[in-house]
Amino acid sequence: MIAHDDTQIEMYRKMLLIRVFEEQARDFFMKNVMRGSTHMYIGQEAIAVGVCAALEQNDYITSTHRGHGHLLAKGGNPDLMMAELLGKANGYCKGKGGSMHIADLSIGNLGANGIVGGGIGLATGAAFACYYRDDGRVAVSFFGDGAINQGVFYECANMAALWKLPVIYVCERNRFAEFSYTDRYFADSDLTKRAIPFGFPAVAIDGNDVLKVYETAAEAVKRARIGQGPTLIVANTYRIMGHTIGDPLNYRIKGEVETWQTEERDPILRFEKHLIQQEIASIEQLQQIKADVHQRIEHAAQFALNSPEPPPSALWEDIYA
Ligand SMILES: Cc1ncc(C[n+]2csc(CCOP(=O)(O)OP(=O)(O)O)c2C)c(N)n1
Repeated sequence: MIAHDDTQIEMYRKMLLIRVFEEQARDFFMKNVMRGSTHMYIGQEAIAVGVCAALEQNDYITSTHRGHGHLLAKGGNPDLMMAELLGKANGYCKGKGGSMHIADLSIGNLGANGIVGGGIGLATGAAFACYYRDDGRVAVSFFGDGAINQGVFYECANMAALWKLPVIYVCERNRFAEFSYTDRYFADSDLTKRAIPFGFPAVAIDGNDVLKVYETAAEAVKRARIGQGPTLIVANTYRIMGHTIGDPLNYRIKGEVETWQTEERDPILRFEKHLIQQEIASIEQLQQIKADVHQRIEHAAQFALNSPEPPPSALWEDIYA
């Protein structure tokens, strides 16, 4: 399915929104305004945006510890996200969850997840609910290439294939798990083979090409909605930043990052080039979008800074006793 021009411009805006949001979050972290730990999605924006553009608002997604991009792509509110990152009372989880625990059920986001592979089980369960209710919805699980080695993927893949559940497994192959190159620990580096025992389709794509991601996801969503079951999408990409902020990156091949920050490879720069070359948007239009996105994130930053801290009494709320 080819994305309409308006959809393409919206995809560009969303990718930029994720990038600028994360740059702001990183800045807050470096200035010690934000505490805890956080994982940057920079460089992977085309995957969240391309997949979510193929979904309806009430479809489900599950996210990961690297989850800001998924939530924003699904329509999350940057003000509430930024406030949550700063631990403020107005945040998505009243400041108690932080970066790795944001969920927004109103847009079908079942949550970021600190458990590697944890979202795979949740998305498969949500897909079972869709199948049981016969409500036409689908569920997408985003997870990393490290997570595909977790046993939960195979338990879920079996059930999803058995009952032809409307679930799409999106493995973001960003080449790293924490501080290791994942290529070093795959017995077979063709990850599409991981779906063979279960008999459902799997496809490996350029995850930095947002239109390719969109087309592939749209096809998988179509299959899922008409009862043809799961698809595995292996989206090849590259983790530009460290595992967390502050990662010394001393395990990386020197000069490698720079080769992914070019007009040919960076998902935003290359899409910008495409939009101009295909005359879908003018340079002026893209500049306006950039200005709007920066303004939107500035608003989110101010909202978060001006939001109150949770009162001490909040310690006793939202807990099981
Ligand atoms: C079950 C579990 N095991 C180990 C960890 C520690 N851990 C956090 S992130 C991570 C690497 C995950 O790699 P990947 O799935 O490729 O995602 P990426 O960080 O590359 O986005 C590990 C091992 C964890 N959080 N949960």
